[in-house]
Amino acid sequence: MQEKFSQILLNAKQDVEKIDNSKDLYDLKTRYLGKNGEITALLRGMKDVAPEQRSAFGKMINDLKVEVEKTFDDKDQMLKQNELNQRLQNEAVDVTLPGNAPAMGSIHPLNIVKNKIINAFCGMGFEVFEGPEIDSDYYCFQALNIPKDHPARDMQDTFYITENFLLRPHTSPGQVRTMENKKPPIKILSPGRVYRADDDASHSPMFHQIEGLVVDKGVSLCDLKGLLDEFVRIIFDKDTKTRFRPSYFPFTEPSVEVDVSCCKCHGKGCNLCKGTGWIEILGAGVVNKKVLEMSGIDSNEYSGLAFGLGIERITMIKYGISNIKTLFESNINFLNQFNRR
Ligand code: FA5
Repeated sequence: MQEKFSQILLNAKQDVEKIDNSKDLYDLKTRYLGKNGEITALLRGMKDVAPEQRSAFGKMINDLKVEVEKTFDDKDQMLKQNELNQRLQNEAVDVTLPGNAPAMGSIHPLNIVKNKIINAFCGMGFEVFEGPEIDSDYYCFQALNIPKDHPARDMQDTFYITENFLLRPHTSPGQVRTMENKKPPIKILSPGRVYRADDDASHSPMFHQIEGLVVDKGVSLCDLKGLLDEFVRIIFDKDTKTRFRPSYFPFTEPSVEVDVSCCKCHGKGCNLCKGTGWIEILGAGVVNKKVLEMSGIDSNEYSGLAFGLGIERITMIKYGISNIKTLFESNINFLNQFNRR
């Protein structure tokens, strides 16, 4: 009997030796120690053993059972350790690999250009003053020498909110509000959104302007020219030329419009400049004496210079953008081009 038991133990050890995964080990264990297993069958056979041999027989089966169980437990531990090692190897993380960079936003081209313009003028001693987007008829028109029924009101197709209040059609009310609140010398910039019933490839119903105002003793059109020439040199490349054309604004006298040489064709004529070689960027002039007086400034002692430029127009020229709508579409591919990372 002892021999039979030794053989069972040997078989069990050899069978276990060949196993290489936990599932097969479990199935094999069931074959030896399960309900219908070989060793369980031996235990069941106890009833057929003579009573005087039963105790020794029982001890032998028990010893066999303990040995076989130990064989399975050892193998089980070894397999589990191997499987753990395998997983650790397969799922190892290389902490030295570069991470996934999060998507970064970028400054909108209109803000890039607005900041450049503000920086250029702040370098020449200007301060920033922001006025309201909804303003009165008085500040938008009357105080700028555009009385009711003046034909110049047609220059700006305006969105009225009530008879007296409107979405400002330009940033020029900033001139009046500043002069009412500040004594000369004055040197301010007034940036902001403006609104007009205007809509095509180069005009938008909402756009951005920056107003500039200088009030001091003895300032003249020559100063305005020097100031704007310097501004163009800072914002565009050094070879960009300026051209001052006579124009008309009720709040400046004389009035000019300023063109820059086309950055695409350098003056030869192309689709961007409509064949002229020049692109208009702003309106300007010497502040009309009537406007100075209406705002409480003595026009015999002081004179003023003013200009109003379109940020979209300058952005389109600078970056070669042919349709103003591109600036408002929030197209990520377009905006990513301005990501300075
Ligand atoms: C004015 O708005 C005057 N207030 C400027 C001014 C200020 C003159 C101070 C004298 C003294 P104008 O309507 O030309 O001027 O507009 C100025 C600039 O705004 C234009 O040169 C253009 O660049 C831009 N602009 C005008 N309308 C639109 C529009 N619908 N969409 C985008 N840009 C526009």
